[in-house]
Amino acid sequence: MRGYTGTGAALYVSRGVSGGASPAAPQAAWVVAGNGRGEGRAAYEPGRIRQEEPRMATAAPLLSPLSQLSRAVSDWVESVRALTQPAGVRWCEGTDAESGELTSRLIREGELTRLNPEYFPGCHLYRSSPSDVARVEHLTYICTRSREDAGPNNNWMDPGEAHAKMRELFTGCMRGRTLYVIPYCMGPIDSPLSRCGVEITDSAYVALNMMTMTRAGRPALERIARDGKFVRGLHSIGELDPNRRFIMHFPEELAIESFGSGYGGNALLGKKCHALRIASWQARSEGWLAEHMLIVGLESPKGETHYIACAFPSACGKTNLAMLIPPASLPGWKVFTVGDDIAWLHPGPDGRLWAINPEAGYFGVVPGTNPETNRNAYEMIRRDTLFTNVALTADDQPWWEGLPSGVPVTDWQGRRYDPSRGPAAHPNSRFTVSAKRNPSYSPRAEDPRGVPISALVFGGRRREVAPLVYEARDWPHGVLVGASVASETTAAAVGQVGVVRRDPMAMQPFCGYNFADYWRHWLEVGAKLSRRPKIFHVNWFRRNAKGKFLWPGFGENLRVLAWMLDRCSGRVPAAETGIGLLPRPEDLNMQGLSVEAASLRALLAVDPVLWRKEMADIRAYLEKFGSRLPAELLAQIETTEHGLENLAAG
Ligand code: OXD
Ligand code: MN
Repeated sequence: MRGYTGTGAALYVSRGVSGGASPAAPQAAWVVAGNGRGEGRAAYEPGRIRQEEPRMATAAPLLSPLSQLSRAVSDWVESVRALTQPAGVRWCEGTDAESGELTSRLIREGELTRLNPEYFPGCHLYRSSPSDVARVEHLTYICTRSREDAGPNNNWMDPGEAHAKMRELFTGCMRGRTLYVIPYCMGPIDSPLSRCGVEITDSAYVALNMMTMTRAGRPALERIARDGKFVRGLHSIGELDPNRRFIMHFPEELAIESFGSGYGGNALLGKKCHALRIASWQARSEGWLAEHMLIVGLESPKGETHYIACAFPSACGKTNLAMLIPPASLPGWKVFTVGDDIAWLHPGPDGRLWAINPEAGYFGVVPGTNPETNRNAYEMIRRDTLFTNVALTADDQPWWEGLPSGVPVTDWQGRRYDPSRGPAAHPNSRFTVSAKRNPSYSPRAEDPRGVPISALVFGGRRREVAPLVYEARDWPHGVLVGASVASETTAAAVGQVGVVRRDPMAMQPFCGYNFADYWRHWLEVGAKLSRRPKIFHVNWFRRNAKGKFLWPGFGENLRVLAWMLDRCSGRVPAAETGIGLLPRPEDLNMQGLSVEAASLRALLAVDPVLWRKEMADIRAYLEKFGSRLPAELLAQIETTEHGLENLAAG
């Protein structure tokens, strides 16, 4: 965890919350500890956040070796050491000094390049193997005893077979390498909603990323020692051979085994593997939801703050929406980022849904980031950032497609840039940066209680069919809307780009169990809430017949979010259509924005012919889940089909 800078000379202190919840305390405790409303700034009580703080030691260091903090962790590390036979074992404290040391070592070994310190202080470039540039969904498996539990949405392998295969790959694979042990906490270190894990890896680059992306190091291991439970994640880059690459998940054992890739979600095991695939399984048994959602706080000019969580497929603008900058023509709005990729949503004792961001950093897509599209991100990544697979200018500044200035001379593979060979930066090139560098970082992001959610938003990248925005009739309809998300594929995963596929709740690559059971769980969670968030669907990517985007997107999306908040507060009516409730054009604040009336009409149109076809397609997709599919979803399809008939008749 970055934030305390000591090495062996620091005395580690954990400051408790007076009368507050211990990490393992039952959920009700955090409400007693808080003010029970938890809303807006008034409810934000920084003093209540138990933070791990440095204090300079005046006496001899009192730290016990990490290897002695948890017997369960040390026993596991020892068994992995015996299997993989590394040259050495290093337990990560998670300090800034340690990150600096790892960085210097990677520079010495030629793995990292220091970027121009005048313009990009503290920034480095890493180039991955050209055959290892994205998540590999086709090599990602859920290994449950029953195949049905993994469902048709996952690749499945029998756990015994998978363990045997991985054991063979891991045997002796770390010879001559260092084995890094990274204890981490997903979520604020003192939140009862957080969960912990330990990643073992033989990649210093992965260790460095994990230290930014999670609360890693000693405080996490102390919590593991108290909780007695953690997700075991074993990772080796192997030989980076795409033919010897597997990402295996064992949700019944809370274990992950990943071999042969050093890239992003394949290798930073806290992210997709733990915080989505394993956590979604854990969430079902514990009564909460682990979702591929950003979390953002919106403060209106009247000072009313709402938090919303939005699920969009990979590389569809979650980071941009999470850091949205209000346009000048909408004065008085403020936007606060809680998270940009993953949300853990827990029903609270007050009947609302409460969210934390389990991550501590951003692993964002670089191309397209510029002062116009996302000024916050653009500023954020100008220091202390690890870039992966971007291009370089002659004076060692990072460069990517979409930047308004600079000339690339070296491409992402380190070759002299030649436009005939494709883009200079890889389309899935990434930045890794601490969330604390984000100018719009919400103070509530560290709140152990999380933030209360007013609206859930689903969306996809679709040229046609889906209107700019619509609201679900109720929670069960919202579950159908989420289950029906479809989107054009992007470069975030290996495979064809631009093909429309169903991506329910943006979780197709990340749900750790059978989607049919997952939708049932969504229905059950909704039934438990007395103050349910409203559910919406958006599509920023509608195009006209000439292929031009109809909606400007980016900061202007706030107009759509503002309408949602009006709906949440019951301030505006909406137009009933077969598919749900749409804004009346006059209810969208278009002040200072020139979108032609015909474009706005097209953005808010529901074509009954296209939608009847869409519903038939959704029905065919859902029916693939057979008898496990909740009947409620089919009933919702029927209601929608009826509504569309009425719309066509009217
Ligand atoms: C990501 C992804 O990296 O969704 O966040 O692929
Ligand atoms: Mn993602």
